[in-house]
Amino acid sequence: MENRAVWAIAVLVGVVFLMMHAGHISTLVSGTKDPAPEEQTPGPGPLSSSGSAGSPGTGVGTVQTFTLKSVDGQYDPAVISVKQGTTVRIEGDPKTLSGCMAVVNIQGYGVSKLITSADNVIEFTADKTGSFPMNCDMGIGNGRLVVG
Ligand SMILES: [Cu+2]
Repeated sequence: MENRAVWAIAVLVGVVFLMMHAGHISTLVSGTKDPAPEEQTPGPGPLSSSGSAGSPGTGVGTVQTFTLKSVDGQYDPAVISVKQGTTVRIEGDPKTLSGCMAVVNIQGYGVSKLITSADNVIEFTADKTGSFPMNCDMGIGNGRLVVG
């Protein structure tokens, strides 16, 4: 009855996979969502008036903190938008960032971080301009870091 064993393993792997990526399933099933909410970026954020940064238009000397959650298998906020030079501090929410969503990757910035309740902070300087994908270890999550 080797076939049975093979099937049992296949089903087990499938179930584990679904559990790990449960947050993504609804997204995968419903297909591409209307990305309309992306329009509503929360503005340029509170610029520190005391920061006597060099030239205007940069975020040098500014620290911006974001709380990153997972909502329906997508990163929230979906877009983290900062000015070049800003120190970006991302505090991951370990309650919602579970499974593969707990690993936050920001391509182009070399960020690959496992969020745990003991260690949930990602901090770096946004020194490169552009739009950088932010996604989970499965390549989903559809987040984005925008540095301008
Ligand atoms: Cu994932």
